Amino acid sequence: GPLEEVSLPLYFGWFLLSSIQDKIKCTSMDFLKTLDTLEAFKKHLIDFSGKAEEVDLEQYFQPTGILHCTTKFCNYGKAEGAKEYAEKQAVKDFYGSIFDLSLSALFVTPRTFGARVSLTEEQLQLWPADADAEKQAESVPAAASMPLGSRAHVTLGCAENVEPVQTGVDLLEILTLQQEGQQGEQVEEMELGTLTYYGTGKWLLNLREPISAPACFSSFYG
Ligand code: ACK
Repeated sequence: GPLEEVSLPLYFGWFLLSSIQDKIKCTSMDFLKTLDTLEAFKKHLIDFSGKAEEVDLEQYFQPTGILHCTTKFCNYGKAEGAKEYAEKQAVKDFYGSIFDLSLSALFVTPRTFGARVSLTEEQLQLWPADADAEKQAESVPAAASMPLGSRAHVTLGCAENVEPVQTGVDLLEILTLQQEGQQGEQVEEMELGTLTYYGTGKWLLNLREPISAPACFSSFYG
């Protein structure tokens, strides 16, 4: 019936608990503030503004709502594999459970600002198994050969007119460069970790201490 047709959510994912949301917002804003002042960043400003003019990164990225890590974008059932995912035993078993997500890096591109999530074996049970989950967001050809769960991230902000789906694409692009053996340019030892530049506006901060973020596995209907 019609009810069944709308019973699938917009997406499933881990929703960060509110206490940790505040902490992550503070940490990430501090990072943007620091990044903004680095000579190395200023040198590549053109990637962000099209001109060599200053950008205020804190203004540049708009918040995108509740912090979460999407596992499966279902689009109310219209996305490929949505129904299969919702019926997975692990999805049913873990629905409503609290997990500890490990945020292992922060990344910034001219389009998006996000945190990389390094999933455990248990958490990977909730990652869509359809092999092309990684390229669900498309447009990263090499992404198909990336380890399962590579795209896992928390979107922290998007540039004007950019959709949050872009954050996972940007992360995959950076990880693909790494996998292809690109070292990037290690530009700075920051308090939080090592900052690396991967060209064309792609910055990655590997966190010295991953941030442990309690999060509830659930779904969002909107
Ligand atoms: O930041 P995100 O992971 O990127 O969280 C939002 C959430 O679903 C609601 O829009 C993500 N999203 C949107 N479209 C897709 C897609 N085609 N593939 C994977 N994730 C998507 C978006």
